Amino acid sequence: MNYIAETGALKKAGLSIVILLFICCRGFAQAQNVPVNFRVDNLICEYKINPIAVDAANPRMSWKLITQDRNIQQTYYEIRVGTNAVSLTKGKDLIWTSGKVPSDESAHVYYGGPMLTSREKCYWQVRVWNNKNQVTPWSMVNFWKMGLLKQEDWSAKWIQDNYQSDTTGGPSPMFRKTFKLDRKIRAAHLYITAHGVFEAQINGKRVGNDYFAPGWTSYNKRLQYQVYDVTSLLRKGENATGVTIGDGWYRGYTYNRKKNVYGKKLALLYQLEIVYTNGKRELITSDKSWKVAYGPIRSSSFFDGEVYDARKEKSGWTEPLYKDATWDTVKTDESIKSNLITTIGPTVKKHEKFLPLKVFTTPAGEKVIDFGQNLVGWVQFKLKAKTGDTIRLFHAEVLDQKGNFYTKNLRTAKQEITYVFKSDSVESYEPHFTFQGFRYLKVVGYSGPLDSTNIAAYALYSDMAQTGKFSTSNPLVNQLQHNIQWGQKGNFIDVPTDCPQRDERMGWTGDAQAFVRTATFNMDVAGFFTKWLKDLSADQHRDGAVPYVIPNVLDSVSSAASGWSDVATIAPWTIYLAYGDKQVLQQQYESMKAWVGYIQLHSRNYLWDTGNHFGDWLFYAGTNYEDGAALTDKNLIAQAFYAYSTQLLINAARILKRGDDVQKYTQLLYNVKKAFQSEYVTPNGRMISGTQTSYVLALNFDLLPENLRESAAKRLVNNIQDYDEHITTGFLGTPYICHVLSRFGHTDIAYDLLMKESYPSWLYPVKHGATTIWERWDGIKPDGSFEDPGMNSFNHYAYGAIGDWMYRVITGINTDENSPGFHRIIISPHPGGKLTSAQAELETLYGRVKSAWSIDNGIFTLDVIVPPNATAEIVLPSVTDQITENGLDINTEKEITGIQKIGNDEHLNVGSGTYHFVYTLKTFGKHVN
Ligand code: RAM
Repeated sequence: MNYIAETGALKKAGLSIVILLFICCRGFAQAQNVPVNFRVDNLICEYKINPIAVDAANPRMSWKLITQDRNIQQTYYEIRVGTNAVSLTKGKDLIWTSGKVPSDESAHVYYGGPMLTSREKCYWQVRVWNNKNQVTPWSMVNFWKMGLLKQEDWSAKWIQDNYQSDTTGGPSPMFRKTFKLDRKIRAAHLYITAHGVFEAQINGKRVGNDYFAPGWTSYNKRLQYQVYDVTSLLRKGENATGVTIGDGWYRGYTYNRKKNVYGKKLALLYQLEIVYTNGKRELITSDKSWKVAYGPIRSSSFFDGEVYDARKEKSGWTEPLYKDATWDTVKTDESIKSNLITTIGPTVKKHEKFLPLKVFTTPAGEKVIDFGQNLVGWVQFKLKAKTGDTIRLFHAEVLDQKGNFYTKNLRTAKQEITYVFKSDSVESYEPHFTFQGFRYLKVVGYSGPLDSTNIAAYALYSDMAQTGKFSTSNPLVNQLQHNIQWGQKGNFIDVPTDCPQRDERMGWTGDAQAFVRTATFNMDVAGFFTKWLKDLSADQHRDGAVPYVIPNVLDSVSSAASGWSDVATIAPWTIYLAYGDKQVLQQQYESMKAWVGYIQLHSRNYLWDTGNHFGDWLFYAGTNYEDGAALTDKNLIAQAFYAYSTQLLINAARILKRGDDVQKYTQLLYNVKKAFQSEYVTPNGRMISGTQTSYVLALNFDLLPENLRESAAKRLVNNIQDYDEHITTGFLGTPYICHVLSRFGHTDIAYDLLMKESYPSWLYPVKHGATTIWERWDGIKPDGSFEDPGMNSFNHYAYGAIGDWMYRVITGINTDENSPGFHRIIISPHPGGKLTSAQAELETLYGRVKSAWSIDNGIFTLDVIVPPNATAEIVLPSVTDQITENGLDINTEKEITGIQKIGNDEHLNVGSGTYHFVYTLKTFGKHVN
């Protein structure tokens, strides 16, 4: 059927939508010989499906090839972009077409057409050819829409209430406006942001499902706006809209109870753009015509919670008929708009729901609910009391030794919800501008029953797709993986934070660099880090010093700590590896360079031995072993990271083809390493700090002469054995220790560390019932008492950095650094630790990668999936005899090439497809069954 011809006759918008949906869902079969099982899908633009506010001049498009066939490579692609979905499929009204481009790129392909303008909507589709001479049909039609690219696009004015005073911690203003739309609406988009965090409604309905919008950025330099398609919320005739604003990060409390970091006054910027069916446009903007009042949110704060008096609700306040005669006028404000930017990363959304696992009374007589998971979010309830009754909810991560509710580790953060009932009937409530880190809830002032019908907890976090899965035959390791993922969920609330519960909640750079590689395995964090790194550049000081926290809410001297500020080089490089995203390197290049420049400036003879550093933060410093023996010299660490950052800068310069810089920094690196060796290493390779971290950093960053590396690795092993196979590293050594051991042939020792159940180890908290990663190895000590409440978070992802080794070494899923983003994959599993099976999956930009192995009676089985348009090198470990793939001798399969035995391992190359390998394993070491 030629449905294009038919659509030409269809004039009605509704029908066009139906047709478009049909095209989108089905793909569009062209009149040519195309195999049904080869197609293109998952079209994204700037990492998003159909984004409606893109501000990149040349947006990047990515797609996935879908086929069951093996060894499929893209050989050509063709993209076309048009102004109309229907005519696009006829090849008409095109803005740009790429032509047939010989290329295997299916990720981050730049739009190359004429300059796009604000609000422009571009429909696009793609088709590809493969190495088997097949061509796909044209893909589904997707689109992107440009944001407001120029300051002049904003007609809206900033509005505020009329009170001048600083009212941090006070009630939330509610802004309201009614308006009449006299025609039928074709489309309506709301462009909105705030000084503070906002929730908007139109005609009684919530706009979008974002929380804490506009998110946290370095507001004075970069303030995100959100865009919502609100067509379905509006109607011909009378309409009303309203927006409530909370303190949020803008003026709410931050470290040391500092407030008003970005300004004192909450404000709203609101621009509703309507297009009628006749093409006429209408604008509803924030201006003097709005009204303002205070309502039920008496105070809201990330640290302290929310006070909500339901008696002060203004029922129907975002409906046109609501009477607002007593409401106040607003004043406009000339705050800048030049800092407005579109939202790049994922916004915060509501995710998992938890029902009470147990409702009980503690020995101290407190009424407590256990939700079974340390999570970040809030509690929602539907309860009945009497008018004026007050219920108070307190949140805690743990119970103390006696089983009582424990909040000392929250420091001054109250994490308290106070709700005043308005009636004698059932009332529903959830908070607005606050979040809590908790597993336990203490309920005060409510004597009725509490159970899964009337109370639940919700996790809120940045809406990152879960891309990775990892599990093994060991339930403790699986719980560790669970804890790592929940550490990530709880601490990725628009920015990567260190702790989501106490009075801190800041984007500590050291933690972020330690965890970023693991983060890329669990979830899609490309947009999340791209956005945060822009704030890093924005807040980086002129001399290149990178603040301890991003966005920077500390003073200007709280910057330039080794292993913290190095996030400036480590995070962009990691995002490049995980997603093959060169643009992030381009975007961050000057910042990377500036950071290395800062160190250069503060070094003498290539030695950086000045400044304040956190060192190997929270390393094992217990008394059971030798006191302080695990303390690593801070300047040694600084020098090691100096070298590493320089190395990553060289890598980036190479990718970006900056030959002069490659040369210049290679020379610098040579000198930095020499200085490291002469200052911190004896001629025989003994390091001045004989600690795990010291050897780990020296080996991981290639700081020792080649001839001293094996023996240094041996010293590391000896050190670990001296500690009875316990880990003693802090935030800086932990991410690399197992990698270093594996690299130097000591995977068995790495497994010893992983499997250790006594303190200090990764499984020690697991054995103590942890559901997240702890800030300290001994947040709860072996005797059941707590670490210093001044710094004892039970939801802190830094030590979760082991996740990267679990994916990359246990199941062995890695990207070839020369073909990043898993375009070329390395699958190199390492059985050990008495595991009988391990499996991981990772959704990459090319599709799903899988590596799953099991050992049964000495027979090793490995299942691999390589997505289309990717290739893989597979390394089969410890091979003794013939290997079969799907029952066939691998040597007889023409799709398997380059078979080569290196040591005990068999290396082979494959294209895309599903593979099932079986062979007898050579027994090696104590760790393999
Ligand atoms: C504390 C936290 C944080 C760390 C800093 C140095 O605030 O442990 O994670 O980065 O100290």
